[in-house]
Amino acid sequence: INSYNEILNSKTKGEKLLAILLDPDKLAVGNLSDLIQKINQSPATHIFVGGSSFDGTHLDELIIELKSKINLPFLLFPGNPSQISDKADGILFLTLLSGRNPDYLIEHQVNAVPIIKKTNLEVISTGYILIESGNETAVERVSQTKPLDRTNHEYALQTAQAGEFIGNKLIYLEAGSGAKLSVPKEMIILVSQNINVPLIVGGGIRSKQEIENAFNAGADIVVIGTAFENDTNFFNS
Ligand code: 1GP
Repeated sequence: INSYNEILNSKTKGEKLLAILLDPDKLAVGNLSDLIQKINQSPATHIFVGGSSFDGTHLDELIIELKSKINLPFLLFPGNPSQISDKADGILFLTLLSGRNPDYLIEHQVNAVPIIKKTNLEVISTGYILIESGNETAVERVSQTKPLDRTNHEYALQTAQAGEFIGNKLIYLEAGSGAKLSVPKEMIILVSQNINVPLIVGGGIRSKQEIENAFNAGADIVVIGTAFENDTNFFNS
């Protein structure tokens, strides 16, 4: 199966997708049964795996265990090339379009190629756009880049469109994990209406209502990390 084609098909049909982001730093192999059960009871359609600072230790074992019991596509969402595992189905091949740090525009990507070439991972080119969120997030700290002004929706759109012209197959509007403020609704509306590729929105989304709001504004995929991590009953309450 081709994960990207499935995402495109869902977009065409207007079916919304929900990704649970798992940070391997916070998970221990052998202690995953509650998490697995809660994921299987949730409306999630995808699992994203990654984190800003994780060094890749136990990544293979973790994905093997999760995948054996969760029947969803697993996409890597790597902070750096050490977070690549051939046990996943695909990889969001990220370019940090909002930043001007060459390491996150091309250096890590070049270094990732020999690792990816040894796998069967589906590579999905993703334009990653960090939006100011009221607090300094890990993406900002680790990448040493500034997020985009959250009030300048036109510039966020221009950045997303540049990503599409470069050839990105997905655009990801990111407030950052644990963000105080999620991506503004008006920005999601403007960007989603003026790009042709699917739009991912994540960062700082803490309630089911906020997920719904992001979908209604035009997000094709919403990512939920911290809120589910802190409370695996998130979807039940
Ligand atoms: C972070 O967009 C994801 O990369 C999810 O953010 O942890 O705030 O849900 P949260």
